[in-house]
Amino acid sequence: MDQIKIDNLEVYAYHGVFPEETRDGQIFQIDAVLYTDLRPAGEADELTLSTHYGEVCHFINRFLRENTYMLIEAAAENLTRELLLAFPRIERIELELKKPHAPIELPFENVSVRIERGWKQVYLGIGSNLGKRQELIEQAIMKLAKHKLIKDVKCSKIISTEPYGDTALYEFLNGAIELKTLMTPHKLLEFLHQIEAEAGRERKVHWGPRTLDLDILFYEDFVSNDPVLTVPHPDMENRLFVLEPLNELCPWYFNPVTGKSVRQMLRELKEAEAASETEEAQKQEELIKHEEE
Ligand code: A4P
Ligand code: MG
Repeated sequence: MDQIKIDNLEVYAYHGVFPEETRDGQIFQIDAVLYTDLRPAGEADELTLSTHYGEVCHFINRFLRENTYMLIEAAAENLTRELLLAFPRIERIELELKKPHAPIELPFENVSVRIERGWKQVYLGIGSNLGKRQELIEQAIMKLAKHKLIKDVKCSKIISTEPYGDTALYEFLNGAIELKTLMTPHKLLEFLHQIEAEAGRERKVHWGPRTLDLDILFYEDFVSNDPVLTVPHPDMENRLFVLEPLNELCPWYFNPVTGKSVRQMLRELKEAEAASETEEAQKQEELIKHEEE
């Protein structure tokens, strides 16, 4: 992706663990790479279609002077988040925060932290088979869209689906959601659990009826095998109620574990289901023939 680069911006600020650092201040230097699409601005020669690097420099200067952190790690973490929120065209930032006069009583040139942060594309599955299902789903989508660290929320059609699994009795409403977030996968899961709890979700029976179920299907190409968070969702290949809405949002999205696209998973599942229905029908036919003989 295209980049805007800022090298060695100097800011006088007050971050540090020692009292004299927060009292007297010192010079900090910032290198930043801003990843963004520069083609629209380049083709139109129009600043409003790009990110104004002057404004970014003044934002960094103001932010680092007005806030005080003990650690340069914290200063860098908070600064990149606020930059990504303030300048929506920036997708990702690499930022190095240097402290050339850090209190180390040895000769050195510089000490710094370097981090990379950005918006992550996420797909969620949403389902409900208890209570005011449509309303609960709409409220959940609104809560996602309102969160400061989430943007560009899109939802598929909400469809009625037959319950899948042993204990689920009632018909479900299901959909898929696309969004971008600055949250880590585990922080996002915590937020989804909070939304489920606010919808009155009780976890009594595994696969039991639920007012609201929110699952992380994909979090970019992140892979995790941990039972607290398994991503991509391990059973998605077997679930029409997941693949059909997902196919509406992102047919060409690839499962990073299997390498299969959503469209391919959906086609294979439909073929497998059709084959098993044919097999079942043949068995029934043979049974009837057998009884007649
Ligand atoms: N967890 C692990 N990975 C994830 C992930 N990628 N996203 C953990 C969300 N949670 C994840 O989930 C149990 C634990 O899974 C969580 O604490 C979380 O840390 P849960 O939602 O409390 O329990 P559950 O929903 O009863 O179990 P599970 O295995 O999540 O079930 P599913 O996969 O949610 O399936 N039929 C239709 N037609 N439509 C449905 O939506 N849903 C289910 C439940 C069954 N049948 C259905 C539907
Ligand atoms: Mg679940």
